[in-house]
Amino acid sequence: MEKVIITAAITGAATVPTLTPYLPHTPKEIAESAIEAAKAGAAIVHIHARHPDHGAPSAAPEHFRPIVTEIKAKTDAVICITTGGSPTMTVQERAANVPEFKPEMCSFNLGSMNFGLHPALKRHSHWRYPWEPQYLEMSKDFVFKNTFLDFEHLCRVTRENNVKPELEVYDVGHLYNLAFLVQEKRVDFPMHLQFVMGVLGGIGTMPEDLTFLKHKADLLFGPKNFTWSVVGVGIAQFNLAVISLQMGGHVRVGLEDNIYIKKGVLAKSNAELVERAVRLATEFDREPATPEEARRILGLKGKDKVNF
Ligand code: KMH
Ligand code: ZN
Repeated sequence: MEKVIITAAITGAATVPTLTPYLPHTPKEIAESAIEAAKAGAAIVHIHARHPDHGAPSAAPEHFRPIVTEIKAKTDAVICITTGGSPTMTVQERAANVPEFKPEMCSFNLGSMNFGLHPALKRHSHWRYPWEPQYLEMSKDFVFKNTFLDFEHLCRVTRENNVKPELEVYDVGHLYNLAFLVQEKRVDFPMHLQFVMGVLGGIGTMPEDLTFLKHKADLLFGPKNFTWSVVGVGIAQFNLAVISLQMGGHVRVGLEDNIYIKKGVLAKSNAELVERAVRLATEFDREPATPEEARRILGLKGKDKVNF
């Protein structure tokens, strides 16, 4: 089987700082954590920024610039910039970092959903920052909007800037949304799919959920027309990683989606999560791909073509 591309998703927007003291949130902490994750074996780092004063999600280019320039200077890792943004932003605002930085990859969310974070409210009664409980509470009634009009914008900016999308599939209907974009010739083969499993509002984390998504993707696109990876939300991250390793898929780990190294034990860093993924990959005879190998497998434009 092909080498496995390990992606590390460093900080995200769904994990709030009170949930773990190990969540990086200043640009310096995010960059350092990504560099450690790359040294531990991650070929791709998936990057969000946060406001340095209080850790709330930020899409501001001035918060992204020091992160991506530092990672680029210190590693060869492929940098994938989120277009997930924050709840109040338009897709134009969320995707503005794509033409700004022209990264090798960016995220591309494939459907609208009620992205529920509110169960985390039960885990704490005191919060480090006042925005955190409000943010979790409002998710009960929050639709993460990714409409067909939004897709058109993302298809345009990714094509115009030669940025390969990490196509995030949270449920089976999202594969049908993608099939429509393929039919309309808005997305190019080969594609890279990220099955994002276990978000409240999307598909679960059972083995058959993953085999079903992969089977549907094979039927809709043809197995030769896409590469794929899986990220589980919560501790299921590693169960799903093991299944993906056996099925020939790639793997994403990181504090963005999972704060535990094993049940009930907080991961102390992204590197620790990547190290566990490397150990599992080695056990299943899937050697981790280097960033250069990941670029070849995914057909990326190369580190010298980015704008930072
Ligand atoms: N953390 C995932 C559940 C994005 O960056 O565009 C969502 C995500 C979204 O990765
Ligand atoms: Zn993300």
